[in-house]
Amino acid sequence: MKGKIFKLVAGVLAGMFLLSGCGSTTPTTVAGPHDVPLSIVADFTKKENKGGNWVTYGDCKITLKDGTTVITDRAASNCGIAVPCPDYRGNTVQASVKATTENDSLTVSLRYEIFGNVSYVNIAPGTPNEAGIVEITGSIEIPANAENSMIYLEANDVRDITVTSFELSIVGELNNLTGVPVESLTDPTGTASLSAAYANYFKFGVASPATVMTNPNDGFRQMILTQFNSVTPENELKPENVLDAAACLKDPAKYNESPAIHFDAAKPILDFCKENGISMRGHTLIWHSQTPSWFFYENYDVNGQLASRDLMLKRMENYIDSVINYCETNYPGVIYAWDVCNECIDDGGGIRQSYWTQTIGNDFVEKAFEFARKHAPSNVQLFYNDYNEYQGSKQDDIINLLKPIAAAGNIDGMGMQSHISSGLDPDYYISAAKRYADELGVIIHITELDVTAPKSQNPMYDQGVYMQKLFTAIIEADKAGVPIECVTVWGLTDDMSWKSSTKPLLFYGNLSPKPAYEGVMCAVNGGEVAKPADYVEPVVDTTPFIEDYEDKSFTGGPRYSSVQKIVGDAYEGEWCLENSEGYDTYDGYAVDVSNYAGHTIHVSFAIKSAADQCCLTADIDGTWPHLAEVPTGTGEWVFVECDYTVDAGATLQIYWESSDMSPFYLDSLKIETVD
Ligand code: 9MR
Repeated sequence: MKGKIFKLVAGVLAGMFLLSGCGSTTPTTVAGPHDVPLSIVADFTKKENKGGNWVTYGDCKITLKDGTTVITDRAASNCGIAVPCPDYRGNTVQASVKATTENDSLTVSLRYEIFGNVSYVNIAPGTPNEAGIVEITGSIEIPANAENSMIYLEANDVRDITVTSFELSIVGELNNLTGVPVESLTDPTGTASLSAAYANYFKFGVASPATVMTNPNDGFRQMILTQFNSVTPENELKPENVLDAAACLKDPAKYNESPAIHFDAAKPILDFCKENGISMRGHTLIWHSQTPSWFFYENYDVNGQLASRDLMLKRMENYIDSVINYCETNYPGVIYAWDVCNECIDDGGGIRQSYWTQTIGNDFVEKAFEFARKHAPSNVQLFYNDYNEYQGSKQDDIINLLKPIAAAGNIDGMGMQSHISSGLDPDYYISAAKRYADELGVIIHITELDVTAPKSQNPMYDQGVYMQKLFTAIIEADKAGVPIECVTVWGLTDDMSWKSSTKPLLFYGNLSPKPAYEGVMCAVNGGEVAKPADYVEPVVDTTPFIEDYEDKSFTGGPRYSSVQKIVGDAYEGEWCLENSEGYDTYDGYAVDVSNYAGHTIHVSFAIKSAADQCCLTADIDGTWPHLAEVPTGTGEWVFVECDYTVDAGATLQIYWESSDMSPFYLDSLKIETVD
């Protein structure tokens, strides 16, 4: 996501507005299956709860006007409207929203309650055009045990939004779960401990929302106590939750240089860690995202001027000082590491532009570390944290950014977020860890590990096998002296993950261990991941792969951090696929063709781009041969055909990429065997 001021928005505030009654322990059963509509269309001629299929989400003002809804006075960037879809649990749902706004970006997101916890999942982002109009379409699988699910619209800032249409529809055949109770939780205390198994190597941590601490279901707390010896609050220590908006906005003169802070959101999780002797990673002091825009303005007034460098340096130092010191005073020794700065490299390379760069300048990272070092006790480790950190060019950018900070002695560790997929070569990943440690002289924490399950015939088993490979590589690196001191998984269960559809974690929603957990355990204890009872011998499916995007869906996916959208102006028909954003030119659109292993495939497609050249490339065992090099650059569609022989037994993706960061468009894609 390029050039955005605040990337994504915390759900915690929304939780505060919406969740006062949440936390049901007893499964909700609906009286008998009832008809579930295949689509839900918000009707903005009708008032909330009066048959219009929409509700107010959070603290904001809604005015209905000419069949649209105008959202003003938005207290936080996630405030707006939502379309409830409680009966859609266990289904894949497509959401399509059209809106007008002056915010830099809007995101369609899903919120649901699950066994007394609350999860927020981003479905699809959208950037308004010059007229401020944005159309967003994306789909999401809602976990079968989700309750009170709703899809809502959030923004990167608190400016007004006018929503013209908001529509949900079921993708594929409806799975009608009304009347079907949610599953029961399993007892997590009998599952062997990850942190005990890894005690000789590194801490084993988990990210948790504070709802786990107040949840009437004790299972989640028991799971933390059994499995983990480091906890990261998932959202509760982010500036959006720590800055005391009410106090600062009420008396801006008093708090002008030293912002008021509070720990209402974080206290339950800090208390839990203190009481149970669990170490905490503090996440995160300085970030472009989940930091309210008023924080950057003179007198905290978004209608006024941005604060000067001097004022923001004072606010930054006082914020860092008071947050660290509150935690040290009230929870001595609990927080052993702070992410001082998070995600400061732009997806397109170089330092990310944000309110921080606009007010302080590009040296805000250096300043933040200087202040953190000045105010943190010497035994608290100071980290920089980022995603896609294993990619070559991002490594260069991060190292360039951190070199002077390391030279000044103000940083102790590199946080490798590690939101990865099972296509990532563990050796390539480890080489990044080694490079950070060697070139910066810092320790390594893997801070947010989750691994998208492959789209294979045995996704859970295959993910388990990958986890064993990955952790074997991590252990080997640790033994060889790469200073990996903590590995944190980003969430307790698949259903609670910010990427729940990709099933990226170690435990199922009911707390039972997945093959992914088994893979992690086999890496340290030996043995092999057991094939599950429902294991299917992979059969080679050589039916042609066809995507024309006319039903607005696609089955391939992003390579690294690219974003795909269905847009108009197609080669054939009405719709085509747009690949944009991403961090590097090779962040393209990828399709798994492992099922054609041992065959020659014929690939045909239409492509257009403003980039000089687009390529179709194979990703095979660390090599990337071009299957087609297509001169583009005129912005006209080019139709391409090529053949490629896939080695027998290969795990192979092919992907489309462009020679520069311009978006490219694909249509009329067909892959078929020709032998
Ligand atoms: O997991 C967090 C999710 O609940 C929030 O909605 C989201 C908002 O940005 O932040 C998630 O955590 C992020 C972390 O703080 C930084 N790295 C990326 C994580 C996933 O988005």
